[in-house]
Amino acid sequence: MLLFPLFNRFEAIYPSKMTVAEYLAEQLCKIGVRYVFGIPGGPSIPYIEAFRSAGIEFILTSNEAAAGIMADVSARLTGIPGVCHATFGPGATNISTATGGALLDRSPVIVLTSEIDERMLHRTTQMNIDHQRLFSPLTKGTFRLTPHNAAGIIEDAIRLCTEEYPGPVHIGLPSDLANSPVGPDSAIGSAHEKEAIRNDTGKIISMLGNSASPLLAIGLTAARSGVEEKLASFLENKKIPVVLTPMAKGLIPESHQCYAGVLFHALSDYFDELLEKTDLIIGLGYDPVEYNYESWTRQLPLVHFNTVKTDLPESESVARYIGPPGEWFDILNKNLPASLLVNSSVLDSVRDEMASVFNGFTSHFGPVTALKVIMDELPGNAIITADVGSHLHLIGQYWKTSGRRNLIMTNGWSGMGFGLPAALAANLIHPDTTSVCVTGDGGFLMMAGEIITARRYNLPVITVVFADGELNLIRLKQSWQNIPPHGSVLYAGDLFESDTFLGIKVLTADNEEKMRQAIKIALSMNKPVIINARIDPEDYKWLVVRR
Ligand SMILES: Cc1ncc(C[n+]2csc(CCOP(=O)(O)OP(=O)(O)O)c2C)c(N)n1
Ligand SMILES: [Mg+2]
Repeated sequence: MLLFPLFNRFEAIYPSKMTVAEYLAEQLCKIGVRYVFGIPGGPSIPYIEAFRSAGIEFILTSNEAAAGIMADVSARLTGIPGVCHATFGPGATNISTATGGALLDRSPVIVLTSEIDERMLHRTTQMNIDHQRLFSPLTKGTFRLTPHNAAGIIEDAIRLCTEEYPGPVHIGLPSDLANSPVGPDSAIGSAHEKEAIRNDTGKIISMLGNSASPLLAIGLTAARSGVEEKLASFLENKKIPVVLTPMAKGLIPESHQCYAGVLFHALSDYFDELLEKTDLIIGLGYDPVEYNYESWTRQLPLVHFNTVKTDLPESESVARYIGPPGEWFDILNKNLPASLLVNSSVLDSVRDEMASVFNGFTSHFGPVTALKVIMDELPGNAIITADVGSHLHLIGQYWKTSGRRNLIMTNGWSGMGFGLPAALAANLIHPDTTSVCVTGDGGFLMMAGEIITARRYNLPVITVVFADGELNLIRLKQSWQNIPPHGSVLYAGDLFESDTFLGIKVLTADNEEKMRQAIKIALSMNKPVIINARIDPEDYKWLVVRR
């Protein structure tokens, strides 16, 4: 008696008795997924075919880590979960790097890996490691699909990866699963209990009311939540100095009267002057994954607003409010006195001093000059992706976004090799917009194989390699400890020693004029191109903040 209604329900949901591969493709298609990034193994083939039939393109990369980064960045740019795929063992461990990135940079990514079938799962067999254990600390949830849980798991995975904080989920696909008919579900949409949160609203109201010179520190959660308009009108009424975390760059224009600069990045020790005159830090959508409060707030009283509970300093003078962004602004608007910009002269002097230090480096061909030329020549709507290293510390502070969210980076994860695949994804998602990757040579070498991905799909990305011959950030840290550069020198002489790399044009620049020419040529080519910027890294010694 029981079987009959179940059978009817199954027939109603799955009238054509789809295979698991077809069902997965259909569900991804329904939420707007257009690409799956990865490298196939044998068991991937039916999935790739099902994706193709559903209109989802499989983008082949040279390394699965690049595929994961491309999924992450496509999710950031579209708001739709990014999807990537890898095979057993080595494919899974390669893609795990980017999975960690999606976790700590808060990006909704669905990671699909092939898994060993049930029969051999606990046996000794080629490429077999436990993917569920591998992905457990790297994801918000990890699942193993069967014909009977497919519908529930896929629904759960999509919900879980997009809800606050967004992040990655992993779905293991047993190697014998793809062509099985998707069966009646045993568990659809498991419920997740939300932890009850007690907000310190009363304490916050009194802290805000008593503050004469607060400082607003805006972070990744705010940046992701699209608070630009609310923030602009809030700052119109309550003029408070603003510092941003690196990944919140672009939330307000650098020319805004309240803008001080970017925490953690180049010259950010100039904010000390401002902190001396501050009596309260207001963390707005501040995610400590980018930069712990303790590292810079000098134990000033702290009011923290975020969407989910975060790790905070244990102190009597810390109060937190967990809720949606609209509520943060309601509390701030109601309880902060309307003010003229207290500390405006300090703010002006901090900004002027920082600008004059940067300008001091424009007389030789170092990273500041190279970046200035890129800024001069690129169209205003260009998307810039950065890698990780000293060059990122410079870009994060010096780059002018003019209030556009067009600088893409990793700071929560900070994995080298991010920049190039990120630019490829940006170009795929916004083909009519110029995408430029600015990377160190160390980070470029980690992902150099992705140049062929640009060539394969004709993605006209401009890859600017800041070729200083070294892992500069590490060499700097060695010099701070009076240790010679062991293990941080990459090569002697020229990185490319050729005007092509994997069939892609390499334009070399070793002075400002050649750099300008190279950018102009690159912009006119409409093809992938590399600019080998042979910079003198001296600037970093004075710009990167010693911590
Ligand atoms: C995958 C990974 N390995 C190591 C590091 C540690 N690390 C941070 S910056 C850096 C040096 C980066 O060198 P390069 O890409 O040449 O950039 P530069 O500092 O020279 O601008 C290293 C090794 C890291 N962040 N990520
Ligand atoms: Mg370098």
